[in-house]
Amino acid sequence: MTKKIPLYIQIIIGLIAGIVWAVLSGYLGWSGFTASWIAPFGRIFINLLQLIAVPLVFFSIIGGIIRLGNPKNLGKLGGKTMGLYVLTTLFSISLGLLIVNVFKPGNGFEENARVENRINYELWLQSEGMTPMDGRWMMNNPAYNEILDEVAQRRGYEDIEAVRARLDVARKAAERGPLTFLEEVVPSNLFSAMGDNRNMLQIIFFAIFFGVSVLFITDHKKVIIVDVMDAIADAFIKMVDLVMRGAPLFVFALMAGLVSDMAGDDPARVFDLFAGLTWYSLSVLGGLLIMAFVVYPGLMALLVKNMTFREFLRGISPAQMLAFSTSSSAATLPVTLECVEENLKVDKKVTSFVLPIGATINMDGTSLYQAVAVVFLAQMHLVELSFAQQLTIVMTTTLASIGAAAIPGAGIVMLMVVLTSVGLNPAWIAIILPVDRILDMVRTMVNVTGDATISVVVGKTVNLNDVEPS
Ligand code: DAS
Repeated sequence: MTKKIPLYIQIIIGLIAGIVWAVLSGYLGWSGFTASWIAPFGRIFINLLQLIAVPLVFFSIIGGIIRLGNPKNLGKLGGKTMGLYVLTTLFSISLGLLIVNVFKPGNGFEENARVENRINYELWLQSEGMTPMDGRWMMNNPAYNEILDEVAQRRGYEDIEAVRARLDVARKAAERGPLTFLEEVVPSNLFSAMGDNRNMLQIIFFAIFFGVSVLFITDHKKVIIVDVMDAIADAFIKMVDLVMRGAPLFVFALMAGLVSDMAGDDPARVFDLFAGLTWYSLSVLGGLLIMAFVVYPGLMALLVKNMTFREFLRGISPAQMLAFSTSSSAATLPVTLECVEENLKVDKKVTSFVLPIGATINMDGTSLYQAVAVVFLAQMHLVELSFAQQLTIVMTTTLASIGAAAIPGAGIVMLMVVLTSVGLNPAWIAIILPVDRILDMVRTMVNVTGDATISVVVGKTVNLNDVEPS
């Protein structure tokens, strides 16, 4: 029996074949064929994974919590997980700010272009006449809507209404103060919450609430519920297995559709996208690579004794390749769960709690990218951000990365919130839009790697065996 090719190699083959096909079909004028007959299979793949993600998260969290045995364990697990998530997010933002303030990629533009940018910025401020902190601006401004439509045209996003609705949440948050975020987390109707992948946090809230409630049931019925939840969660993991059998072809279709969409009939156009944004892209990529190959290995070496980073990388590489191909942590979540449970042998009690929450609120790659992007855009407009403004960036980027949905392009849309928070023009996202989808692939891969790292650290250091009999 020929040795099975490892899944991540299969995905890489599909990835490269898709890019080669897109370039060839561009030169041969087949990009129309690619768009009509190949790209749909890429979208079907994403749909299949998202179809599985919601129920899988729902049943695995409930099963995971009930299996914890008693609420004290949940407190330990939750406390350590949230602490590590906030810590790595703050670290990645600080790293982003350090890189962009040291290398100053926005100063690379020629002087009078930057002066002209600054004049436009001053004119914009006067025309707005609004205090920059006012989040209402972006929803009533014609520039905002036409930019958002342009963004939709790039088709970097699944559906623009979802993006607009998300920003609506951010606008409301700007209007109604910080606790709005909490209000958004508590659903009023489970089935309407489950009806939309964007509400992953609401689904997680219900699952935790339900699981904890079952924890307090003292009689034997609890065991029945655990077994049922486990069986259903296992069934969904099996569905992931089946879908991933077709991963190479699906990823081929996904990349062929994406690259031919970006390049059209002129593949060289993909390289033009980077013109003028090279130093910015390199700053983001540099920071992301440091996170992936220095920070996470360092955290592992510090806190996890019986696993080398090489073993860790080999274990989660299918999830990383999938995150890179799909630019969606949510779509990758089913595979991340499988990789961390099966390959890295982390207890299901931990992964079923830590990973779904991580995929939704822990986006280290996105937060580093947002920190670099804001300061880069200020620099190219000759705007010096004060230290206080950079601290504001830390706070709003943390919230923006938590609020960003785990779908392609969520990071740049939430970037508008961060830009507004320091008085910059949110419409500037159009400047960095051309390279965003490619950076999104890398930052999503870092987001998933960060979630997996934390779940291994928590799994190997939280001693759940001392589960007191309930
Ligand atoms: N694509 C998002 C994710 O799925 C991250 C981002 O847009 O920044 O993690």
